[in-house]
Amino acid sequence: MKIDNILIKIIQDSRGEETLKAIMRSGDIEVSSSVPRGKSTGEKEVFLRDTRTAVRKFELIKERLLGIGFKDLNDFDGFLLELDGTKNKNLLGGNLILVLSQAFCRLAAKTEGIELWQYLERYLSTKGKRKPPLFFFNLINGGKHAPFGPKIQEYMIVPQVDGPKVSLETAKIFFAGLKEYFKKEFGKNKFGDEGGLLFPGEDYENPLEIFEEIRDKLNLQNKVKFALDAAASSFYDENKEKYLLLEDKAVSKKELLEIYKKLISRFEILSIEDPFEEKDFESFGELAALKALKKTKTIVIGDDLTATNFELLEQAIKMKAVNGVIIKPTQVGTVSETLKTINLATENKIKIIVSHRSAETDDDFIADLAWASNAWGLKAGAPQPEERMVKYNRIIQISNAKS
Ligand code: 2PG
Ligand code: MG
Repeated sequence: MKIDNILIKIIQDSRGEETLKAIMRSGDIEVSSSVPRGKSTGEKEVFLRDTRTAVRKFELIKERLLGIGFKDLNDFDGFLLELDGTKNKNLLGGNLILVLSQAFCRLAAKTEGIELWQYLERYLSTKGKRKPPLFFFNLINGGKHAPFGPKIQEYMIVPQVDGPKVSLETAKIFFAGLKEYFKKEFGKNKFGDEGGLLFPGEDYENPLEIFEEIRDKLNLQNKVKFALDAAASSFYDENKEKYLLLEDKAVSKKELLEIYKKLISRFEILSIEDPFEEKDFESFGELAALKALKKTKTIVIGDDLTATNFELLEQAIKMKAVNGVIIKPTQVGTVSETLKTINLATENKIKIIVSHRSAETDDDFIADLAWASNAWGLKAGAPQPEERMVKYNRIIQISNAKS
């Protein structure tokens, strides 16, 4: 495929900060794509350029990308990586490389007259019929995504119902009940970065108790499970080697493990993401191996631990640290590398959750990615803000078209 023109624009993300959008054209076909940005970013993520410098860097390479034929996605991404020439995408920046890589996929798909997920599917080892992913709705925002509240970053509900449409409806009903409860108990509702509610106070258990109360009240006992993203690197004190789970209570990794064990058993937690800081593969493995987790079938998930990086996931698999992995293209910086990591997960029966970032755009690229990879889950925030809803709705749309 030959690219005739590319524009890189600066747009605002959902946090009101600058991010990049690419508009790419081949003949009379034009597409666009934009990239999100995280806040609880792991140290292992690729380097991101500030948007103004990224645009300047782009102007320097633009002409090199136009008018030549690219065989496929690997060819295009490979060309960009060669232009960058660094290990961590330090020259061009992961955000610039990824926005180009995503736009290329869209353009290639549209040129061929196929859906984006069908294009991505070609590079994936998952074969056969796809099942829609479970939706992971983040309804209470803590950690770095909130100005106050518990240190645990995300309190999620995961509807266990028939199909994505009913899942979204169930989440909306649950969220309405939760908002009503919060308003009555805590006054005016306030919301965090991903559209979930802000909880007043650092109690890490109470949000789950409230979830349970709402679930019972709405008679959704068998239909809604709970999941957590601790994002534990964000409350880890490296010097003291302790976790500041509460302001006045620093706990060791052993104590934290016990706390998780109790929470998981008591609330039958479906999955727990980043329970320990991002270098501690051993503790992840210890948690995953607990008998109590076998009983509740809880999945231990790597996010900052694995950073969508092939080698890191390989290490996690070898050390039996996780049985699930978060996939975020922004962590690794190209679509082709993302797909390679997904293949590694699939081949090792590691569950995949494709995820948004805390500052999002209206791009629904990750929904097609989740569908193509037959992901176990899609994590895209609360069922309310537009930039989150487009992702859930895109899955519903694909799913409807398939049935
Ligand atoms: C996470 C993400 C998304 P951020 O930790 O899983 O929810 O947060 O984008 O801020 O890294
Ligand atoms: Mg996370």
